[in-house]
Amino acid sequence: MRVIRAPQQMGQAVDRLRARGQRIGVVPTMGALHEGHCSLIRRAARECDAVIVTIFVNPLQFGPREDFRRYPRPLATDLRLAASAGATLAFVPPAASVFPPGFQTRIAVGRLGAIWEGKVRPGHFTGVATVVSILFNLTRPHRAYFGQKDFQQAVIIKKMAKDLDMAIDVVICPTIRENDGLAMSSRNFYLNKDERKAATIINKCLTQTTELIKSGIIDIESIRRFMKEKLSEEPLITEIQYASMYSPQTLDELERAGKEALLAIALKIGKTRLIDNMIVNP
Ligand code: PAJ
Repeated sequence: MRVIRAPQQMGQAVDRLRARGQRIGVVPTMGALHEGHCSLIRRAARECDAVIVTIFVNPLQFGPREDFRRYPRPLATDLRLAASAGATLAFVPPAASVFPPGFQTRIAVGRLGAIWEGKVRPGHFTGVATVVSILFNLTRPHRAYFGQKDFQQAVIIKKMAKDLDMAIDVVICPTIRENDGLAMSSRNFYLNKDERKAATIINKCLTQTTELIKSGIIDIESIRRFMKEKLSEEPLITEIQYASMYSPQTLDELERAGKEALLAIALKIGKTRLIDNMIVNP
């Protein structure tokens, strides 16, 4: 696996790949790679000739009180993991080359970015969409791989690629979980032992609500109440930001579970913010 830092060099590498007719897959990440990221890289390696993993902790998507500074950056381990999952190129650009002095353009993502996460993290998805479109322009992929774990992000990127005619196939891949069901996340590293144990309530809540829906209880009031009661069993939860049932297409709250429903949760355990979701086919 070749490691590229300068955007110009990335451009030249992509020129050569495209001249040879190679299909390029990109997996954008902020590093601190875990099995969730690696599953995206492996999928890309199966479906593409060349796989570019980008590692960049994007300052634009962090709020002023969020964890940009203390976000983990274990680069050497990341490169080893990316290579063994099948990446052929790692793109690790310095911040100043992505956002040089005077940079001022932003991608406005509209309503999809203002709800859910957007309510709690204003400007977050503008930051994500802006950096992802820069990364797309620098790597010029045929396909781009995102995790269902960040469902709203994946939907927004899919919509951006379509609306802006980016000619990139956006692929959404399943959430990878720890043995006890907790969705893998770089932020799980922040949890102490008790908090880590408490965090399993999220997956329990999602699976039990899925069963409830499958048993025929499909109205939003019952589902919201059930999720809230379930989560309130865990005393280490300091804040529930949202926990409800939504349309996987529009992300609006669903009055009744139909053919497909999406359960999504965002909460804080101690100071750590965790999100997860599950699709239900009643
Ligand atoms: P990051 O949090 O590093 O995640 C990179 C990709 O890995 C995202 O598409 C995310 O959904 C996926 N991912 C994370 N945990 C996963 C899991 N447990 N199972 C499956 N996939 C998982 O998301 C970002 O970075 C950034 O916002 C980025 C898109 C790179 C833009 O800066």
